[in-house]
Amino acid sequence: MTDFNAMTEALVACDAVKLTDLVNSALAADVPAGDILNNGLIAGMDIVGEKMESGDMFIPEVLMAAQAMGACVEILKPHLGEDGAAAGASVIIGTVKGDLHDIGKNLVAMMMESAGLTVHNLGVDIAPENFVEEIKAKSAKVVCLSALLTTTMPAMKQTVDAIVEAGLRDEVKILVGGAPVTQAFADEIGADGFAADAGSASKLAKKLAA
Ligand code: B1M
Repeated sequence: MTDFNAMTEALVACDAVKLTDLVNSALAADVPAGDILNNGLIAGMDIVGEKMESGDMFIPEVLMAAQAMGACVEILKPHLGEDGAAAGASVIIGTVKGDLHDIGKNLVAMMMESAGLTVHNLGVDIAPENFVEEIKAKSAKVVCLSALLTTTMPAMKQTVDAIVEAGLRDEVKILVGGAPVTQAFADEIGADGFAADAGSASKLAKKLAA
């Protein structure tokens, strides 16, 4: 049986070597990549989050854990996608202004790419005006906003407002997500959709782009 606990423990211990070994062994044993991601890595990150909140882990350690997780996501990448489709609609994704969290956003981008969408990943701390410029530059059909902090959720609303002010609201669908974001919040700020995880974000983006 796969020892997901060993993965969560290695992640919390920031032991990237052990963690990548465990992930590679699980893949070699035909454990589904989605199970490794959800039961090993994301479960481990939840514990890291709790320890961060309680002061038992500090930012440098959290960053090391995030890097270890990022390395494992790269290993899982070829095994996670849906069946590829032909290069599709142009999608822009970024973490909103003031927010530096990118692991979940990158997972969303990866799932969208493997679903056949043409994804332009802008990175983190993206200002509303930069989203607007990129929508124009890339003729985007969908713009995806990620936020992990309650304090940066207002930047999602500012981005929606900037898109409206730029006269682009009818050109582009807006999808929002990230741990503190809800469907109610998406409705409140005038987004077209909310997704709770990378898989459903990818499906919804394809639907919105159609
Ligand atoms: Co930060 N952090 N962090 N952090 N961090 C959280 C988010 C927090 C919940 C931890 C905690 O206190 N329990 C807390 C936020 C509290 C709140 O606002 N409610 C917090 C805090 C407070 C902070 C700082 C303020 C700490 C400080 O400095 N005092 C600071 C802020 C920095 C900033 O952004 N300005 C900070 C910094 C950091 C690090 C830089 C050290 C690091 C980020 C490194 C990186 O991303 N490269 C970090 C980390 C790693 C975390 C936790 C531990 C893990 C986040 C993560 O990667 N999860 C996190 C606690 C937690 O989440 N349990 C925490 C795994 C990832 C796969 O999940 O990102 O949720 P997630 O993505 C999911 C879904 O949300 C969804 O799909 C993904 C996968 O299915 N999703 C979307 C995401 N984006 C989407 C977009 C979509 C649709 C779905 O459509 C567009």
